[in-house]
Amino acid sequence: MAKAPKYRFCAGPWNFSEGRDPYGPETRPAQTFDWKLQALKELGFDAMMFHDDDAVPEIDSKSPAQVLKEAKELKKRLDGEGLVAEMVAPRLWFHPNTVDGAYTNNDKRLRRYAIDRSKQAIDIAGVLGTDLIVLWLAREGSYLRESKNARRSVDLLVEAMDAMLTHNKKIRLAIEPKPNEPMDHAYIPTIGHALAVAQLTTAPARVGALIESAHAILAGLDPADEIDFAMAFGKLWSLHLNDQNGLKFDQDKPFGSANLRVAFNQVRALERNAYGRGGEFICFDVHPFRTTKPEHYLKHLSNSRDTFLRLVDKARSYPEKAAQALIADRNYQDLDQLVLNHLMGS
Ligand code: XLS
Ligand code: MG
Repeated sequence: MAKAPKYRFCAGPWNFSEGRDPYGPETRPAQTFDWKLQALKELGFDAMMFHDDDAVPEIDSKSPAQVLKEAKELKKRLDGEGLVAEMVAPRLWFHPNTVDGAYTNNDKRLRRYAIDRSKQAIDIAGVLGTDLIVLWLAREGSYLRESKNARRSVDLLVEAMDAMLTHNKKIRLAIEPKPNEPMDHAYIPTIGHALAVAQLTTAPARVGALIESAHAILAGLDPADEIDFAMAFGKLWSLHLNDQNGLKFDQDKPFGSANLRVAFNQVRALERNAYGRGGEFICFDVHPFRTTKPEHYLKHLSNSRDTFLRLVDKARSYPEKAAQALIADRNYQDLDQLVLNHLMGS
C-alpha cells in the first residue's frame, strides 16, 4: 500500500451556513468573509475553496477589470493568512439566466452567459493561483424528460467544456457529479459519466472529477468504490467528504455521521491510492445542523476532521493479515465481524 502524504484540509465559505431550509429561515447570524477566513485559520485548515461569487461578491454587476482587481485583493488576503485557494467553481444555478440550466439551457443566449461566466471563473482562478475549476452541474438535467434533449445536452456540455479548456490551456476541470437535487435527473450523475464525458472533450487529460460522499450515496453507490474507480484513472482531483442518511435531500452531514463503516472504507480507498500525493486536499462539504448554536459554528468541520484522522489510524492499523486469511478462506462472515470489531475498538 503506497503511503499517503500528510493530509491537508479545506472548506468553503458556504460551509458556514446559517440554517435556512425550504421550511424556515436562518437560525444563526451570517458571518463575514473575514470571520470565515479566521475560522479556517483557527481550525488549522490549509485551503479555502471558492465559488466565483464567494471570491468576488455580486460578480454579475461588476466589470471584468473590477472582478480581477477584487480577486487580486483576495489573493493578498489569502497569502497574508497563509491559506491557498483550492479551486474556483462557477455558480451557475442562482442567476435568472440559469433557471432552465446553464450549459444545457435551451436558449442559446443564456448558454452564452454560462460559458462567459465560466471563463471569468477561470480568470479568477488564475489570479488566486489555482488551476482547478470545479463544475457542479447543478441545473444540467431535467425536471421533466421531454423538456430537453439528453443527447444534445451531452454535446452542449462538451462544447462548454471545450470552450473553457481552450480559454486557458493550463486549467483542469473537475466534474462533481450528483444524481438529483435540484434536478429530478442530472445528466452527469456518477463518476463513470464524468470520466466518459471527459473523453469527448478536446483535452481529456485535463478533465477529471471530484467525488462528494453524499452525492455518491444519493446515486445508490458506495463512495469508496467511486474513489477507487476515479483513482484507477488518475482522475480524482478533489474530494468533498461528508455523509448522507439514505435517499433523501442532500444532507451534508459531518463525515462519518450516518455510516461510520462507509466512511472507514472511503478512508481506506484514499490510503491505498495515496490520495493527496499530487497535492490534492481533503475538503469537507459539510453544513452545521439547523439546530447548531452560533457558539458551535466550527464543530461540524473540526468533528469531521477528527473522525477522518481517527479513521486514518483505523485504516493503518487494520489487521490486514488476518483479513487476508479470512478472504482466502472465503470466510466473509468472520471478515465482517473483524471489520466491526476493529471499528468498535477490540
Ligand atoms: C452541492 C455541491 C456544492 C459544490 C460546489 O450539492 O456539493 O456545494 O460542492 O459547487
Ligand atoms: Mg460538494
